[in-house]
Amino acid sequence: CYCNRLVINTWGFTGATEEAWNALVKTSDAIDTLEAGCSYCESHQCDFTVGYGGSPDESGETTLDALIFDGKTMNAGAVAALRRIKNAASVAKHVLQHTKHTLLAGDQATAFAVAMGFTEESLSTDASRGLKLRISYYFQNVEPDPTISCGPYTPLPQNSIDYTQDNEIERIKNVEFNHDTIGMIVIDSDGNVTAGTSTNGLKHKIPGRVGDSPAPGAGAYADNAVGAACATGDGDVMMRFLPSFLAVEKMRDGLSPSAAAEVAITRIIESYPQFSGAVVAVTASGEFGAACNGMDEFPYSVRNDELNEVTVFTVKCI
Ligand code: SD4
Repeated sequence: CYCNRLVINTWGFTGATEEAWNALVKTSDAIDTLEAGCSYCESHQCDFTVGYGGSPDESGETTLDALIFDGKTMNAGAVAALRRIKNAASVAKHVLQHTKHTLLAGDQATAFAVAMGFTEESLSTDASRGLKLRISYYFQNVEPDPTISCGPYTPLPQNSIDYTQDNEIERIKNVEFNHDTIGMIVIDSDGNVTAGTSTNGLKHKIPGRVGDSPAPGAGAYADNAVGAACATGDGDVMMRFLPSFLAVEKMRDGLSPSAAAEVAITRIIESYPQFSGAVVAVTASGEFGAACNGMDEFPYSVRNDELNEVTVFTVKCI
């Protein structure tokens, strides 16, 4: 029976959904499908917040975080602060399938990837170098403001900027600081549920900073017996609450995906009312929902056996 096959991911990253669905139809394998979907965003630099050439840290370097969580075996593979390797999701799959470990970090994750045959190359581009300059300019001109760490989720402009514009500081604050992780969940035709993430994390982070995305239970979590969840948003806050784990546990208790995701988001905003982020949740039978805070609404992309094409749903935030 193919009736429950599903690909769902955060944001309007519909190219990734399409790519993953094609892989699912071809391979019938949830892990390979998730890898294909997240890799699409890495190579297409979705919103410049996934993959190379985005979110430079304070030193100007782009590093990558990714996770694949297999709900069939409860095994996970992840990389954090991966340097100079473009294929974070694929390296995470290699951690999952070729090691006993769950998470490799930094230069040693790079060494592992090289040993596995991945190519080492710079992740910097003209765009990320330009962004680094604009962000440095911003910090030279404003007092530090902790509220700029997330949102409002609009694509980065590609053109260089006019520093003489009066509103430039405000624009950099509102536009240049966005970050939109891809979190994806796949159910294959055997009912295997896999969840994962890929991101280049937060802009202007202290080198070595790792967010929620590669942390099992925070960025994503899956259990064939229940379903899965994945998250996007301010990872420094989110990873203190394991929202993906919480959403899955709430579905285990019988809550719908929407209600479970809302519990996970609400738990965070009880302590951090300004928190900006979202959780997508799915039952093992393919029912899905989402919840969010800190923006008006949150889009997510879906393809399953009922929908004839990739469809973007939106949920109003709390
Ligand atoms: C992080 N959670 O590194 C990621 C970024 C993100 O929407 O998802 N932004 O904190």
